[in-house]
Amino acid sequence: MTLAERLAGARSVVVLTGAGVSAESGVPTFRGADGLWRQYRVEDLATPEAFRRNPRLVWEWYDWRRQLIAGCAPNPAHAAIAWLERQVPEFLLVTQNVDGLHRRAGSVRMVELHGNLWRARCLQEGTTRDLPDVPLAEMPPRCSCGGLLRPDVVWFGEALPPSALEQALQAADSCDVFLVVGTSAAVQPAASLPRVAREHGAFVVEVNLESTPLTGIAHDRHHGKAGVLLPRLLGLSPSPGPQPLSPA
Ligand code: BJW
Repeated sequence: MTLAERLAGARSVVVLTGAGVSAESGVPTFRGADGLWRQYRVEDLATPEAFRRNPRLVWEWYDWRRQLIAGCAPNPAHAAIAWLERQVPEFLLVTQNVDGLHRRAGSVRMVELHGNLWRARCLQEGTTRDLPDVPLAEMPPRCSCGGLLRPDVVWFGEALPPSALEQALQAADSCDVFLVVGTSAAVQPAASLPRVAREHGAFVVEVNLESTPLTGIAHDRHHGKAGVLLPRLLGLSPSPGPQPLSPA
């Protein structure tokens, strides 16, 4: 059975995405050869301690990333996932990405496990607000109440948004097909979701440039670019013919 046929017969589908899904849009990944963590230290930029130490530095880094992403557009992988959502009765996109490209591609039934870099949160009031796609005028920015604003993303050592995680776990528990796209599966608890799905009987499919810790538990794996493979696997673009999934 092809993946397209399996998905056509599925009642409930979950898609978990990581930075690899946005790579073909020009958004840097974290752990690859050109990844952000090769150029920057996590401890300096993506922890609550880093923000307490130097909020300006952290904001400048996020401002740079927002400007970069403002110049990027969703790619065929984002579009294929948005299309899939419209074909399936029960669907949840669980993304670790903070770039907002899935929503721009038309995804609606989704949770953002690691927040969104287009939002800021007031440390005093806990309220959130949207950020513009131009550089911030005040650095670090402040709320009208005078409190310091922080990027509304999840840093290492911080809890994920409880309702997003709960929804993701429930969907993983009860789906027929779980599709994992473009994540190194290095970060918990997101990396556990495909295992939860597999333990509950889901058919797990991985799409990635390379093998990951999840490759061994996937029923089906496809190595290559998500923007090329996903439209093809979903039957949205002509197949170039049968291809071996692993070296003979
Ligand atoms: C392509 C491609 C193409 C490329 N096509 N594919 C259990 C065990 C051990 C540790 C822990 C544990 N539980 C928790 C932890 C600690 C920690 C953790 O997981 N550490 C590990 C690194 C060891 N986790 C946490 O701290 C989390 N919090 C937590 O668990 O809290 C518990 C708690 C409860 C109650 C109170 C308090 C605490 C939080 C994790 C937050 C992660 N944050 C970041 C930054 C977000 C903001 C920002 O963007 O600045 O999230 S880190 C970064 O990694 C980002 C990503 O979402 C995340 C995952 O990365 P992703 O998406 O997988 O990207 P890459 O680059 O790693 O991989 C890209 C992949 O794409 C590669 O495989 C490529 O091959 C592929 N690819 N091009 C297809 N075209």
